[in-house]
Amino acid sequence: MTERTLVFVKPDGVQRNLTGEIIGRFERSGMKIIALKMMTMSREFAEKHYEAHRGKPFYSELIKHITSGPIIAMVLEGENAIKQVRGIMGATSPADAEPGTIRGDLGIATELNLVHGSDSAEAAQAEIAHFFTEDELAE
Ligand code: IDP
Ligand code: MG
Repeated sequence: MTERTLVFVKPDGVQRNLTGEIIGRFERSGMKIIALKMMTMSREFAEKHYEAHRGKPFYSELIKHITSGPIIAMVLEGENAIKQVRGIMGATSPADAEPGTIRGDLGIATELNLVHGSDSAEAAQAEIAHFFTEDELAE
């Protein structure tokens, strides 16, 4: 099934000049970039994105990091894009992420794990609408 998913390179990835490396891995998998932009999340925008994590011990650090500098947000489209992206990213904690995944090869810590990808079809739909307007998505 062709799907769309929301991906972003987190501030640690942009700051470490890993944007091209990260996007390249997704492109080489065959998925298409149908939207792309650099932006800095406001606190309000980040709190909405990470709503599900509100109240968790790492929440305030997460919001602080994610708003600390620019991110590169994109919409990827392809066969099973949601699961494919999650596989290419690797597990949340770089210590658990397999070699060959972005987080396994390049991640430093759970707080500095370089990349976000939607975790379900419902999340993907909501996150794409949160980050992009309909006319920012390529045909
Ligand atoms: P995911 O990014 O792999 O989907 P989530 O569980 O949705 O992981 O968590 C969102 C983000 O919150 C993670 O990418 C990571 O940056 C941060 N995070 C999650 N769990 C922890 C933790 O136990 N300690 C510190 N940060 C965490
Ligand atoms: Mg998640």
